[in-house]
Amino acid sequence: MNSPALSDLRNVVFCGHGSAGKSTLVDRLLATAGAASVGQNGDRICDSDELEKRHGHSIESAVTRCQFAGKRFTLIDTPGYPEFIGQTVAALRAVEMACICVHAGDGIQVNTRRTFAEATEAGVGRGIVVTRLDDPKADFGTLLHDMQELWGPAVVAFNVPLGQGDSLRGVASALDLPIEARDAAINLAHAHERLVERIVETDEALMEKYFEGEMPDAATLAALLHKAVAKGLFIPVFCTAATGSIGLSELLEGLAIAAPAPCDLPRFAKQEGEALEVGCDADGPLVAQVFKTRIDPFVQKLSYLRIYSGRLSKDQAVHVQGVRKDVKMHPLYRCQGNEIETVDSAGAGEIVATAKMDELHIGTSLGEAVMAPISFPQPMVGLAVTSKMRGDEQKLALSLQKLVEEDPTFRLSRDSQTSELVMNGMSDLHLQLLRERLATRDKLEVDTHDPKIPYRETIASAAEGSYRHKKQSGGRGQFAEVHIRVLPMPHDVDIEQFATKSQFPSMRDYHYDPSCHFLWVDSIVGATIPGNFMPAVEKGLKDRLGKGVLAGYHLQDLAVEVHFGKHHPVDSSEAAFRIAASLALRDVAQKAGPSLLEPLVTMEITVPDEHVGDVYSDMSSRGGRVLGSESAGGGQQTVSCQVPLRCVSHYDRTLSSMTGGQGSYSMDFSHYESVPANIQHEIVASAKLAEEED
Ligand SMILES: Nc1nc2c(ncn2[C@@H]2O[C@H](COP(=O)(O)OP(=O)(O)OP(=O)(O)O)[C@@H](O)[C@H]2O)c(=O)[nH]1
Ligand SMILES: [Mg+2]
Repeated sequence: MNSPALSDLRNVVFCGHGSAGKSTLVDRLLATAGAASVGQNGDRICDSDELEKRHGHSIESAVTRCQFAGKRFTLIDTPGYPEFIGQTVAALRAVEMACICVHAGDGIQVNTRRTFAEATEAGVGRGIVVTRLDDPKADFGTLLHDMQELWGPAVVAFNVPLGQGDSLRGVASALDLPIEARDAAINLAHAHERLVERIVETDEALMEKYFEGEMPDAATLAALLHKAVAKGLFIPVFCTAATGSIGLSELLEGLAIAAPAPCDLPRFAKQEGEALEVGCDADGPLVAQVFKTRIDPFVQKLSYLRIYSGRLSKDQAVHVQGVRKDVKMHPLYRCQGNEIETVDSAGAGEIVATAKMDELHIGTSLGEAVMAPISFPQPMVGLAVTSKMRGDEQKLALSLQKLVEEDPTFRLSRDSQTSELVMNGMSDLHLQLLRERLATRDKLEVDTHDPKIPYRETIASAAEGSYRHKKQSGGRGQFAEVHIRVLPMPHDVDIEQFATKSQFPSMRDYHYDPSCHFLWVDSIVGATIPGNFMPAVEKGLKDRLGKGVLAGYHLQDLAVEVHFGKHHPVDSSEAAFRIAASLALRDVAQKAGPSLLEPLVTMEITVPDEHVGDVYSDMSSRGGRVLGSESAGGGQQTVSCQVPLRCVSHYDRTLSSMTGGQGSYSMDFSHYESVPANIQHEIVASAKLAEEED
C-alpha cells in the first residue's frame, strides 16, 4: 500500500473522564467509516482485552484507523480513569489533535480538566466532543457556557444538537448558513455568527474584509480551520451520541477539515545537543519515537512508533537512542486495536508498530535526532509483593518486568532496608488491575501487603566503649578488640569542617558515606589494630549501621571514631574484627540516646474550592503542616503541606471520599524527622516482638 499524501493524514487522540463514552465513540466512528463491523454481535475494537471487558473500562490506549472524506485517520482511544493518565500523556506524542470528550449529562469532571491540561501542555490542537447527548440530564447550552468560562473564548460550537436527551434527533452544522430548526439546543444563528467571527479573527486580511461587511464563504473559512486549531486559537466543539449513531459522520467530516495535518504542527528534537525543528518530510532524515508498548500473547512485545520525518521499512538499519550499533528494523504493522497487518514501509506522519525489538522502550527515539523524553507522573502508591507459590520468584520478576515495559507509571523497587520487592503505581485500583493482569496473562497469583515505612535510627549524644570478641573452640581461636567513640553529626554539617584534627586530634584517615550521612574516623595510634584489619573494622561498623540498634532500621547522622584495639598474632582475623566492630557499635550506640527518625513528604493537593477547608482539617488531624495554598484556576486550589509518610498511606482513598473523586495530589520525599515518643515506643516494642517470634 502506498503511503498517503501527508496533508491527508489525521492523527487524533480521544481522551477525557471515565465513562464519557470514548471507546464507544471510537468504535462507532470506525463503523461509520466502514473500517470495522464493530457493534455487531458485541464486537469491539477498543476495550477488546479480557480485563477491559471484565471491568467495563479501558485500561490501555488503542490505536485504530479508518478512511473518511478523503482523509486517512488514526484514532487513538485512551482510558479515562485518572490512574491511567500515563496512557494519554504518551498517546498525545503521536497525534496532532486531541478530542477531549465531555459527558453531556455529567459535564466537566476531574479528568476532563486534567486531559485538557495535558493536551495543552503537549502543544497539540484541541477539540471537544460532547458525548452522550441522549442523556436525560443533557443541557448543551449550559455546558458550552461552562466550558467557555473554563477554557476561554476559543471554545466555539462547531455543530449544535437538534433536540437533546430523549428528543435528540441529529446535529446541525454551525459552519453552514443556519437552517430553520426550532428544537436546536442553542440559537443556530448566534452559533454560526460566533463560529465565523472566531475563525475570521485568526486571519488579519479576512478580518478587515469581514468588518467592512464582506462575508467569507464556507470554503474560505474551512481552509483556515486546521491552522487555527494547530495554533490553539480555535477549539471546536462537536456534538455526538454514539450509541444512537448521532453526529458521527459529522464528527469525521469536521475532523477532516479542522484537525491539523502532520505538517501543521511544528516539532522539535535535539541533535548533538542542538535544538532542531523537525521538517515533516517523508524524504527527510528519519525521526521517530516509541510512544507505547504492548505485550501481546502471540507476537510478544509490540512497540508503537510515531514517525515525524523520513521513512521506515523492514530490515532497514536505524540508529536507536542509547544503542551504539545501528539496529535492523523488524517487520512493520498497521494496527486496528489488537489486530495487526504487515506493511512494507511507513513514512512521516504515520503511526506503525513493530515486534520483538528489545532496544525499543516507551520514549526511545529512532534516527540521529532525539525527541524530548515523555514525562510521566510519579507513581505514589506502593505495595510489597511476593508470589503465592514458592519457587515462582523468577517468574514473578519476569512478569513484573513486562508490566514495567508497558506502563510508564508503574515502577518496581527493592527496599534496601526491608529487602521487600515493592510495586509502585498511581493508586490502589491501578495496582489491583496490574495484579489481575498477572493472574490472567501470566497465570501468576501474588500476595501483597502495605510496604514497611523506611524509618531510620540515629543517636542523640556522644558515648564511648569497646567490645572484645574472643572464642576458643578446639583449634584456632578468634580474637579482636575494638574501642570506639560515637558522636551525633547534625544533618547540615559540612564534612570538611567536621572531620578535622581539632575534632579528632589523632585522626589518620576518614571516609564519609553521604547516603546515610556517616563518618568513619581512623584514630589508631601505634597499630593497636593492625592496618590490614582496618577495612574489616569499617565493614563491621557498616553491617551494624544497616541493622540498627533499636528496631532494626538503618542508622544515620553519626560519626564513629575507632581509637584503640587489641589483637592476637595467631587468633586475630578479618572476620573477628568485623564482628567486634559491629558489636562495639551496637553497645556504644545504646548508651548514646538512640532514637527513631521518620520520612516526611511534601504533598500538593488540588481540590475544588469548597473542599479546601476539609483538606486543612484532615491534614492537621494527621499531624501534617499546611504550608499554604494557591489558586489552580477553574474553581480549584492547590494546598501544599508537609506530613509524615506514616500518616498518609492510602491517602488516595481519603481524598477520593472527601471530594467525591474530584481531588488529585502529588507526593515527594522531603526529609527525616524524629518520631514522636509514643509512636517510637510502639515501633520498638513491635520490632522486639517480631525478633522474639523469629
Ligand atoms: N446512552 C448512551 N450511552 C452511551 C453512549 N456512549 C457510550 N455509552 C455507554 O456508556 C458506557 C461507557 O462507555 P465507554 O465507551 O466504555 O466509556 P469510556 O469513556 O471509554 O470509559 P473509560 O474507558 O472508562 O474511560 C457504556 O455502557 C456505553 O454503552 C451514548 O452516546 N449514549
Ligand atoms: Mg474507554
